[in-house]
Amino acid sequence: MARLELPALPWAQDALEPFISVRTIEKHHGKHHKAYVDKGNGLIEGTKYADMAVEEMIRVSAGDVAARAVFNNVAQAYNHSRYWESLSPSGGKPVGGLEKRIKDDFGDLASLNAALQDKGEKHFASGWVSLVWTDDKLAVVDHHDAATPVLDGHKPLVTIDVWEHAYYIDVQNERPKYLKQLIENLIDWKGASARYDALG
Ligand code: MN3
Repeated sequence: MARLELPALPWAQDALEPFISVRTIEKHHGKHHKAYVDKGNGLIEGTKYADMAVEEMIRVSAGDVAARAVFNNVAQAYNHSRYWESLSPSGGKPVGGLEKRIKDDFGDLASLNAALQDKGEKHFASGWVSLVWTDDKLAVVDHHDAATPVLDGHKPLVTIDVWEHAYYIDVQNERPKYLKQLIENLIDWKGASARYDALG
């Protein structure tokens, strides 16, 4: 039976300071993400969803208005796992196939970073900004609330949380500052490069 899991963080809770504080990480991972996992598991227990892989739970519940709570909690659990794996205090630069692909699709890393910043600043209210692989090119996309690239059939390579709880403790309402600090210092490009290579 499939269960949602709260993944261990890939770094120490203070690893992203001074940009993202221990207090934010404690609440974001230990409270917000954990709540989505716990609520999601409670909702899927004993239902058809309990036999599905997480991506399938997301796709099936998205098409069922009666399963809105399942979708919201399962998709948020998934999106947060993608967020944690997108961050690192020592993420380096894109390498190999991803480095080349960024050159082809955006010109250079600075242009991609500017696109991530712009998409995040312009996103209205809560949601997510992602660098995705669309099967023939890279794209910077945004999603509202719990929506996810899984619904578009796209593969997320970098996922950025733009819900206020991701940054309010550290920079209050200054989302552009949160985005700039994260994009310049905390994206795990080594991990994103490995995810790109694993697309096959
Ligand atoms: Mn969040």
